Amino acid sequence: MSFKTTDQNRFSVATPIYYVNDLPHMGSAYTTIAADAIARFHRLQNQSVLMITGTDEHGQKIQRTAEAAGQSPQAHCDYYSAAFAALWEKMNIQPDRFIRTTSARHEAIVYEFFQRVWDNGDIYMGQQQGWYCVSCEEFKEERELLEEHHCPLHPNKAAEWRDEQNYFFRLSKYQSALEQLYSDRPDFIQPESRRNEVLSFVSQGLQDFSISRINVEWGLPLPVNPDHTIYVWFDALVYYVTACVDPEAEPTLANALSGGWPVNLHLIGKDILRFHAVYWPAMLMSAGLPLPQQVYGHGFLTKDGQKMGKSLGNVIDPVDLVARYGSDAIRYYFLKEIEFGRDGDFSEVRFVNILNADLANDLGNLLNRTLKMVYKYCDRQVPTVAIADISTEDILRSKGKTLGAQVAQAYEVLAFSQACEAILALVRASNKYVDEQAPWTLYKQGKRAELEVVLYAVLESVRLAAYLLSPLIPNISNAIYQQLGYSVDFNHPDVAEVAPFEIHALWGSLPVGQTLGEAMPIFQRLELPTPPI
Ligand code: ME8
Repeated sequence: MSFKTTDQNRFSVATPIYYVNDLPHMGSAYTTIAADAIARFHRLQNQSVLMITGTDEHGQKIQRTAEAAGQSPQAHCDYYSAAFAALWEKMNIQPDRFIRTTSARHEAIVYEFFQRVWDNGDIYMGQQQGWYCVSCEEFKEERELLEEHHCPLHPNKAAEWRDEQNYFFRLSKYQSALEQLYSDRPDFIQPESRRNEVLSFVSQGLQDFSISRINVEWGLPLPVNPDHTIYVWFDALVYYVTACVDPEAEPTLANALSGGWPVNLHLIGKDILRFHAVYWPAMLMSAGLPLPQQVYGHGFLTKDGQKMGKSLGNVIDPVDLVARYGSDAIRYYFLKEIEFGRDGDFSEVRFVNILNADLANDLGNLLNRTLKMVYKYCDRQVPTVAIADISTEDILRSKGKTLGAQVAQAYEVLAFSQACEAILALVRASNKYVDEQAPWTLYKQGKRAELEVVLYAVLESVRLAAYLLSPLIPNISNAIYQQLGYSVDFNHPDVAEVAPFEIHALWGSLPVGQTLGEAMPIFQRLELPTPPI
């Protein structure tokens, strides 16, 4: 897959890279599902798209986990990294590139990046004292910690006191450049609440931070002093640049620049906002590289109000969830039910209820009952109706007319929930329309023209809903399109070539006379297991 900075119409989205200290949980999947949905939306718009992800494999946390398991760190990383890649496949997530920080290509990029920062005079040796949370891989201020120096994000783990010589990055030098960035580009950090958090943090004055470790073997040796390894976060952030190098090209910063760096969107959880919105742009400025367009910090999936996490062990197993319910159900639930940017708790009862209501009842039944009427009354073919003959007052036509633009706008700003609500409103209006227009009565009364308008309007509304929901539920959208007589694969990266947005996102594009496929349930009603999760 090639992606170039010279592509006029391009879009790139990056997820963080996941720590391989344990198997992925639903929180790890959340960021990646959102990134995949947004990448799919841009592919529908016929843009050249790059979606990147990977695994974060160095550092003390990984070293300790491997030791505790009696494994070599590399063998440990190989196993867990593969588990992440396998989960993305199960979730129907299609990253274009998957980067591992233990790869030689990434190492080459980190060294070139480090050298630039070094040559710029931004690295110096100093004494680091402070409380270190190994699970966050981050020094914490004493005031940020709970009793007995426990980390608020990992209340089962105490931060450890460190007093050692480290190399430091001169973050303080970039104070005013960062402030300028935030004021020149108010969209750089989103949503607004996260931007305010960063502004307030930066206004307190930036401290230099250490970028080497003396007591951690599992990392890249520091080129200027091999007794140290590079701090895992310095190494990890640079993955974003590594991932922009075409896999066929030499791993160099120049090739990252021609291969698509900087990315449009960093999608991250709010726990790692500082690293992405403060440290990372400063590191890029120091290395003389352009900055990404936006950093979006989403909320947490919580269990009983506490961040779901590997270190805390209060996780929901996504492999189990996907085996039970399928990928579309999970993608839909998490993106629709949790307003993107806010925290959300998972409840299996709610999960089952929402999916049954939206996908099995509202969408699935609508398609099913309409298809059966079309089979019976119109010989299995999309009724031959001229759009001009449908009143502009027709509720489905008028709602459908603006829906594509409205949903596109919502996806642009990552308002997945809002996009779903708007689409569902058309689906619900369609169900009501069928009940009110009663096609079976129109048929009995011999009102052929009215009957055909009603059936066309409903089929078309289901089609439009399927198209616009395809970034979230591509398999269900495939099934709907198939039953409507199309041969379109929403999982194909070039889907826009056969189903372009300019045509398919418009109400009224369903070809008249098209022979319909076999009616089949698109989503099986879910049963709640006992006891629920
Ligand atoms: O932070 N809810 O890796 P990670 C929502 N390696 N999102 C969650 C979550 C939850 N309960 N738990 C985790 C790291 N995430 C670093 C990143 S990037 C250069 C290095 C999200 O495996 C989290 O917010 O701890 C982050 O976006 C991602 O999963 C990776 O978390």
